[in-house]
Amino acid sequence: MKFIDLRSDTVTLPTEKMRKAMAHAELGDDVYGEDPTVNRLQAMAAERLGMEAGLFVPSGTMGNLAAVLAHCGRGDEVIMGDCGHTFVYEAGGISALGGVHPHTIPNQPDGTLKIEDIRHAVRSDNEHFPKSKLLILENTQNKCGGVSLSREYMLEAANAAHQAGLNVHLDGARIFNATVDQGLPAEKLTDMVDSVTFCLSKGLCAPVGSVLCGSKEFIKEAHRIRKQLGGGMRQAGVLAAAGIVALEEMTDRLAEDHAHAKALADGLKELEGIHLDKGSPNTNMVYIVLDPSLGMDAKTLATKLRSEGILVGMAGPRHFRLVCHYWIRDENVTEIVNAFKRALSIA
Ligand code: TLP
Repeated sequence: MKFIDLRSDTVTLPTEKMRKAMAHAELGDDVYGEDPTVNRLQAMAAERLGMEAGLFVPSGTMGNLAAVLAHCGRGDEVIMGDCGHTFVYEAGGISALGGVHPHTIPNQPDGTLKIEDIRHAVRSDNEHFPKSKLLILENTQNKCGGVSLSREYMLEAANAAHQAGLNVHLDGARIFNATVDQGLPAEKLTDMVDSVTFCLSKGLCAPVGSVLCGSKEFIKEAHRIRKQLGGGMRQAGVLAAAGIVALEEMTDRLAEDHAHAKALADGLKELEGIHLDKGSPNTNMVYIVLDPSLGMDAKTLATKLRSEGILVGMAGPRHFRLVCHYWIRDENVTEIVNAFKRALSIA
């Protein structure tokens, strides 16, 4: 059976053009800095984000981890949202591998962190406390519904951190969804932070990889840390070639995924027993919650949908996350809504 896969935009397969670019990529040993395709991708990424330098890494998780390790030493503290990907979904890597202490403050429903909470979270100079070194922001904010944060907010939050002597890292896994949503060039959502990770392998469809960007000095340190983490990838140009196509061709089309998410949310909200959750739709994500009156939990409905050829991501006992991406086409939206109707026996 051919599935319509809404579990994540991480499931995207490379486009035909990416496969061709990968087959013909010019290669070298990237640990020696000699892979021309990797070097080109890194330079393109840095320029696009208004940063001095970039570093190709195997995943968003490694990009965030390398950034935290470059900004912080053992026993230092990172302030971040309690819904932040680095706190929730990165296997505690910053603590396990870096001895870095996470200090969470609540993400607001709109994905932001309150500026006063950021200010209060910063520790005073006292031997009892860890040293606050870094603030992590996330744009778009995945667990808060895929919501994008505005330039104004990013400036305010980064200012609060900088005034307190902290650096700012942006988990911009889906930064291009944010820039499309905010109608801004990417650098307008990154010029206030010290480092940023973005993913090529989500809505942009490349098979593997993320880029960590920052100052030349920062990236030099991150390069050493990437090696330490086992992320030196040798002839990685074969992957970076797809990343170049992703940056050249796939960023602006994300608007289509956002339109599909809107159409999907419009269709689903009409079904009895289904409610939109987390302010959905936001960018390419639709979160929904099942009304208890349906007497059906998310697992049961997910199994029924699977037999209809639809894969959904569970986000709680009665909650789903549905993510639109390149491989979800116009006609799929009605097919998905109809499959929900049949699975809920309201067709
Ligand atoms: N997110 C995945 C899961 O890990 C939850 C998804 O399906 O959304 N930052 C953000 C904001 C992310 O959403 C993700 C992946 C990452 C970092 C990590 O990227 P990878 O999977 O490349 O390590």
